[in-house]
Amino acid sequence: MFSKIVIANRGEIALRILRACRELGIKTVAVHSDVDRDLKHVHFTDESVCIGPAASADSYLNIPAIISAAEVTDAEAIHPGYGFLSENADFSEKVQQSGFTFIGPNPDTIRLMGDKISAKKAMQAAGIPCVPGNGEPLTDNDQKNLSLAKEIGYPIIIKAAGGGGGRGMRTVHTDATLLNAISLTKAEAGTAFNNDTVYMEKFLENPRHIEFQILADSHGNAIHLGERDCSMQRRHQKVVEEAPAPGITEEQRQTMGQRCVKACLDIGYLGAGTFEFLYENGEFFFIEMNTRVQVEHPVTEMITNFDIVKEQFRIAAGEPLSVTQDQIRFTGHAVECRLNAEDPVTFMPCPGTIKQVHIPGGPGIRCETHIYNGYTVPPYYDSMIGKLIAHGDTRDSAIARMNTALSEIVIDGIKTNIPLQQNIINDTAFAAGGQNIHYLEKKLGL
Ligand code: MV4
Repeated sequence: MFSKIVIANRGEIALRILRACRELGIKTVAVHSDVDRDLKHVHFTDESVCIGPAASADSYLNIPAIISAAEVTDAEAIHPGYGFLSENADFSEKVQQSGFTFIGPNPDTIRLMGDKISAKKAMQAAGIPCVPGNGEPLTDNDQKNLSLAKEIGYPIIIKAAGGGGGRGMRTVHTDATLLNAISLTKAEAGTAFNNDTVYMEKFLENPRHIEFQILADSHGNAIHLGERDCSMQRRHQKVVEEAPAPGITEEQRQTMGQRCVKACLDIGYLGAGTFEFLYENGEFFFIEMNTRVQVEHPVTEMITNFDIVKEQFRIAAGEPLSVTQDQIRFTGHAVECRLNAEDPVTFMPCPGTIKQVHIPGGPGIRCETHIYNGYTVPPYYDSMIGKLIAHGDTRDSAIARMNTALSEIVIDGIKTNIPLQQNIINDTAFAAGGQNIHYLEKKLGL
């Protein structure tokens, strides 16, 4: 196992990574920006290095500064967390070339999955069901594009190969608007991603977003930890996640989980990963693969009693997976509410100083947050300040526990989305389970 690693992130995930290191006996180096000296994990860490000013581009995205921090502290590996450089193939490559271990997949795998066309091609070849469409870059042949749309059948969606997470997409309902939509998406993609390659697939109108968690080691072993339902979202930001996904049978879970495991082995995947699917009319359709640990990983940890972050370290250190598939048992249900420093009505970020915090507790309650009394939420980064997770024997009991926890939690001094979360957790359609990706936006009247 490593003796010292760099945590190349901030906030709750940096604290989560630090806690995993403590359990594994790994010393930590926190790298932080100018305004992040008082982050909770910076107080707890063995060593810390300031890597630049507040702006992410100059600190958390500053590759040479982060690698220098690893060099001066004599660390062996770098954990990127989520966001920032976590899915940057050039970063993982430079980390490796500088003689450090990147806690994540190889640069080639990150690159493969970063291009949504090559990702889809690889997954199709590995037997993963994909959204209908030829999976090829669109050419400037108008007649071919029109006939491809006819073949797939409207509505279709044009997506940028360099996009993902909801960026660079356009839906088309008729021949009349197709060619213009292709040109516009291509132009936007060229500007946004420096890659104007676009492709076409069937547009699924009312899907759910269901994703499978996998782990793969360097010894040819891979396992799945079941699925999460992340359909409760607004403008591509997840708001509530849960595991397992309501209505998914044990047979579907095993079939899809095993397909994901096989795909990992086929492409030589290393580390933790997530297969994102759209789920409609009882069928799964692959859209993207995420090569990082995800914000919502705790709901999977709660129902499997398994530590995903600790396993990332074991895998990166060359150890075999600590469990086999038959040792993974799914128990009960878990729900996660993201806690954001934002106006609960307008959704505007609301940074500021927290006067008083009370973290809820009780059976099945877990709170992942870095905030404390007197902590100032800076305006420079994502507004998520924590996550509240509730586990119970049944979905209803997990929701009841979440409701109790949301009524206990106190975050005074800044506006938060706690009222919005209470509204969702008490919603009758949410209680029924299985709502699609449009439900929350419709409920909010967007
Ligand atoms: C789609 C789709 C419908 N049909 N692809 C948005 C994020 C990106 N990961 C893929 N996205 C979508 N792709 C086809 N063929 C609808 C979405 C989509 C979506 C997906 C997951 C979660 C929330 C979403 C919100 C709007 C659109």
